[in-house]
Parts: sequence; structure tokens; C-alpha cells
Amino acid sequence: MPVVFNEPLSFLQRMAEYMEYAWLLDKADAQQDPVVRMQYVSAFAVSGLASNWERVGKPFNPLLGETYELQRDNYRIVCEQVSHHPPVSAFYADSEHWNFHGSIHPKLKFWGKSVEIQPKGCLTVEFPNHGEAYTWSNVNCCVHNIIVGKLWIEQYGSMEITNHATGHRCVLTFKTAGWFSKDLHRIEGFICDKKKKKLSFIYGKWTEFLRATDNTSYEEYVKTNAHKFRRNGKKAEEAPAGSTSPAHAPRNVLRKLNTITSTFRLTSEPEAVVGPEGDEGDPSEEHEEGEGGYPRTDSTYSIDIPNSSTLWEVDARPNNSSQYYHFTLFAMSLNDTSEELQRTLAPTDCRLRPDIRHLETGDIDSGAVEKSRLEEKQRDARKSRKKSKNEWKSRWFDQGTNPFTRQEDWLYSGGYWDRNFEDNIDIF
Ligand code: CLR
Repeated sequence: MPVVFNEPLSFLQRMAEYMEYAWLLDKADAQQDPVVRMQYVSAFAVSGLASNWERVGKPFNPLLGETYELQRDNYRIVCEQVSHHPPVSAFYADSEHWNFHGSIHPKLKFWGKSVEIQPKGCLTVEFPNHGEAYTWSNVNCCVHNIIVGKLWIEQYGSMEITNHATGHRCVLTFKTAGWFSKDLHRIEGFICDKKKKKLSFIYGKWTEFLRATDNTSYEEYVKTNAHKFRRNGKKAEEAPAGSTSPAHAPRNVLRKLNTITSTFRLTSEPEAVVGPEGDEGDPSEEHEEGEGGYPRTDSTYSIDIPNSSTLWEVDARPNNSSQYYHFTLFAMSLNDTSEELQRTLAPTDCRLRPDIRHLETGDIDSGAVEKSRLEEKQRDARKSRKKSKNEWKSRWFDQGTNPFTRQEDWLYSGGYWDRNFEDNIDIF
């Protein structure tokens, strides 16, 4: 893919963007009530996705062995590309009161007009002071209009955050825009105890804010606003006339379409094939209990419920953001190198990648030349490893099982911050 489609960041840096609202983890740690801790962990899990809004540039694929580090006042994070086929990126962040780690293996599916990304992998936050670990997986992401039209990003599906010490769970539904986009970017869900009793209602938009209220206030609100809610799967209201909708075919329609030949896929308009009647598989229509009997919410208009507290609000983007790949201020800072950092940086750090540096200064042609050189170099290295029967070994992470989810994961093997980079190979 040509460099013009890229943004001057590596996917490892994109992963580090999850740290933008790391203060939410400090706040979670400071809480005495496990339900409030869960509220802040949920806010953290959602806040890390906010920077994806309007970000349609493609981050550079990390080279095998590429790393990225970031040190801020109250935490630090190290990331490594631990596998190339399939691409897997691992990270480990720590601070005085918590650590946050995980691995992401994005799976891309082309649907014709859109790409669906499943960020496979598990994320874990641990709070040693409370003897607690929370885990979750990220929801799917869809980039619409990849052939023609304005690119836009949607994140949808279910995110289940589990507190493995107490059994509390927060099940959040990221809604699809729906036929008239009234659910665009919406999230809602409940925190339940281990007996599945609803304790707290969480709602917001991943692009803007997350709020929490107690379940009694939520039920009271639903009762007095009953006319606004959907009943028996029927929509209570239609969207106002003239609303500009990024309406799109529901997942099940796309799934059906994908079984048809690719030529058909590229020329057909899913919306024209199946009308709104066919949307019973839309994830936002799920009212009943989800898998494992966890309750799902049935409201679509809950925006200001009494007794709510705001857990997180997005920071405004800089004024020039749209001229700069729609970066947040945090994203704009990720390529910074202080003089001290320049002296001590790992030779594998993506700040040293020449193709990204060229794109950063606007030299697209040199960027393209360097990008293919690096990819060639990576292929050659792979070939000579094969010949000499040497297997690649990731430097800072080991493949293993997540102790809480028992899923396959990459675990930090430690030592990065000792800054002994002598044995590092030359990947650039
Ligand atoms: C979304 C949030 C997930 C992790 C994740 C993985 C892959 C990322 C995706 C996020 C956002 C969109 C993304 C994608 C890789 C390529 C794609 C950056 C961060 C861009 C928009 C590529 C567009 C390509 C078209 C122009 C063809 O938890």
C-alpha cells in the first residue's frame, strides 16, 4: 500500500495511545469500593479507543523486533512486534500502583466497501494494592467506504471487563450506528456482581464521554421515559427527516454478501440489496440476555440520567488536527525524542525508522523508497534465518498463557529499562 495512505506512526505507537488517559487507572486504584473501581477501569478501557475517531491514516506495520518506549511522569510503557506472520504486537506498562499489559493481533476482513478489524488478544490491568486483576478484549472496528466516499470508523460489539478477584463484570455494548445513525458511537451496559445482580448502569459515547449511575436511578429513568424506548424489538421512533446518515448494511447482511463472489461484492450496494426489514441481526437490537446470561440494556436515548457521575470526558483535539492526520495532542507527541532519549534509545525503536521519519517531514517519495528497502531487508533476514535454521526469538516478551483468562498471550520478560541493547539486531 502506498505511503500516502500512511500516518507517520508505527502500529506500536498506536498501541501506546491507549495510555492517553492513564490517570483513570490511578483514579481506579484510589477507590475503596470495587464497583467504583470497575467504573474507572471501564472508563479507561473505553477512553483508549477515543483516539481512533476520524483516524483513517494507516499506521506503519511494525517490522519484526521493532520496539517503542514511552516514559511519562507516572508510568512507562514498552512495546514490541513479537511476530510478523501473523502480526502480533505486545506491550507492558507499569506505574507505582498498577500495571497494564496485553497483546494485539489485528485480523482484517475485507467486505468490499469496508474493512472489518478484529483486534484479537487480551488486555489486563492489575492493581497489587487491591490484589485485583481485570481483563477484557477490544471490540471490532469497521472502516467504511474504502472504495469511494468519506472514510469513517465505527467500533461495535460487546466488551466484557472481568474483575477476577471479586467476580464483578462490566458488560458494555458498543452499538452500530443503526439505520438512522441515532446510536452512532453509543455505548451502554451494566456492572453486575458475581451473582449477576445489576449494580450500576454505564453509558456514553466512545468518542466523547462515559457516565455511571446506580441501577435504581436507571430503572426509574426507564419507567418515566418509557415512550422513548424500543419495545419488543420494534423501534419506537424514527430519525428526524433529513438526517444525514452513514447508514450501512448490518453485519449479518455483509456476512451473507461475503459468501457471494468478490466481483459481486465490489459492485453491489449492500443497502440496496436488503431493506431495513432485514436488520434483525443488528447487534444494537439485542435486548435479551447475552452469552453467559448477562443482561443487556434496551435503551437508546439514555443520555442524561439523574444521579450520574461523569467518569471520563475526551480532551479536545488541537485546532490543526485535521491537517495533521486527525492526531490528538497525545499522538502528536509520540515521535518526540529528547536529547537524553536520543542517547539511550534502543536501536530497534520506531523513532529511528527512516520511512516514518520521511513521511513526518512530508517527503513521501523517500518514505516509499525506505519502506520497500526495510521490507526487503526483513524478508532477507527471514530467509537467512531459515537457511541457518535459526528461529526468531522476541527480545522482551515470551509467549505464554494469561494467568487470569487462560488464553494465549505474550508476557513481559522484564529488563527493558536496564537499557542493555548491545545484543539487539539491526532491523533498519
Ligand atoms: C482499532 C482499535 C482496535 C485496535 C486496532 C487495530 C488495527 C487498526 C484499528 C485499531 C483502527 C483502524 C486502522 C487499523 C489498522 C488499519 C486501519 C488503523 C486501532 C486504518 C484506518 C487503515 C485504513 C485502510 C484503508 C484506507 C484501506 O482495538
